[in-house]
Amino acid sequence: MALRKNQNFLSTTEKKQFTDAVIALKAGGSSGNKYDELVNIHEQNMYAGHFGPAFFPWHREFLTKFEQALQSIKNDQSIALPYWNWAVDNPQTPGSRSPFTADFLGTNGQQGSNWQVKDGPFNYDLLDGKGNHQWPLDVRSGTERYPYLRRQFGPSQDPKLSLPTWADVWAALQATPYDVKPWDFTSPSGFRTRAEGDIPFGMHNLVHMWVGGSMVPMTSPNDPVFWLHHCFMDRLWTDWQVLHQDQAQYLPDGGDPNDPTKRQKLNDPMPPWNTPNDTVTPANVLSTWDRGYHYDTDGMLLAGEVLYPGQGIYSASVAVAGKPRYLLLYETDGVLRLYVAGQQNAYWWSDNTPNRNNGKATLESQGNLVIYGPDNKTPVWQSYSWSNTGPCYLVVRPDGYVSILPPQAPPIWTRPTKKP
Ligand code: CU1
Ligand code: CU1
Repeated sequence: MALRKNQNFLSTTEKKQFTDAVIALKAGGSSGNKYDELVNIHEQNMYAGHFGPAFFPWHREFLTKFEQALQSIKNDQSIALPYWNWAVDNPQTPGSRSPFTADFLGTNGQQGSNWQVKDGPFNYDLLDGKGNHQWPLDVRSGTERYPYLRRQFGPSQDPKLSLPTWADVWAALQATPYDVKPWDFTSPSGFRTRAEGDIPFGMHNLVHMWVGGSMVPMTSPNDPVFWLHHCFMDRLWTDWQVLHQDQAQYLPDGGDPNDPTKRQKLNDPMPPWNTPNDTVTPANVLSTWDRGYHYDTDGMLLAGEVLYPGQGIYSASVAVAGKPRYLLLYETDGVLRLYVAGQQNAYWWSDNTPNRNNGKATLESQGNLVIYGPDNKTPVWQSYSWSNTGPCYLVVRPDGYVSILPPQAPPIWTRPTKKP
């Protein structure tokens, strides 16, 4: 089971493991250049995977195929896609941890060099052992003249262009139902529209535009940040599914005879996965667990992991009908609270310190859960729980309790102390 993590707490080794696998896929093994095959699939199936309800399931399958290809080229089942929460880790926010660093995906393109990305492992100028370019853009749409990766971040295109905010994310997560007629880019409401993002809601589309350069045309997987962006979109879909278990998890379901839509219904294969050997419908991909992966925010916080304001953890495992899931949320007011997911008007437990400025919450190796103030250095609250047999982890349990545990040992801290 692959664990997809927030890129903001990947170690240098994990970052390199991921970019090395991406480069290996592009260099191609005995089965050829799988990376460019995927770029082609994305460009050629523009209408199957975009501007309609299949946006989420189509990209879920697309990302899974990519993740499996990375695992197989490196023969390492632990390789998982990281996600980029652009609302929190906006490169323009001081102190944020964006993936655009020289030791990960490379930085912004250079203005004097036609916005070519000149650092990081995807810099065109790098040559492999045989003297070939390490990251050439060989699959290009008609309008792209350049064989090198380009980025032109929002403000250098237009001072007013900015990434979606966490408020935009929550607004999309609260939207219901999943999608509405006519199931296309003119759909006036619903989660899919708000997330995929036609202006003025632009979430997903806006991020492509904001990164600019190679992320704009339909060959956008040429920029590896594509996968981190879509991985976050996929995580948001799982979050929406948890928050709205009373809703149809995908629409249209084909149950309405007055709706002659041509868009994929729940049980329609999504091209190009509509062949006898590989048939994938939206119904096949509704659960990430069935597809072989889950998210770090899905069940537990490991020692060393950090929650930044707005990040939370859901209780573990697949949703069970009629059973609520729980959400431990480090909120933007700097307070940690436990909710029944989807019912955030009343909390079940809180660290009980109102009107605090936010910083970060982290689980330290020996099991102390610590909330830091705005300087990210001064503790403002602690669980005061320790074990010398770490590294510990924190679980949001399916019965609604939050526990901190050392490996193979009973909990050293549990809240709430009694059921309300
Ligand atoms: Cu796409
Ligand atoms: Cu996209």
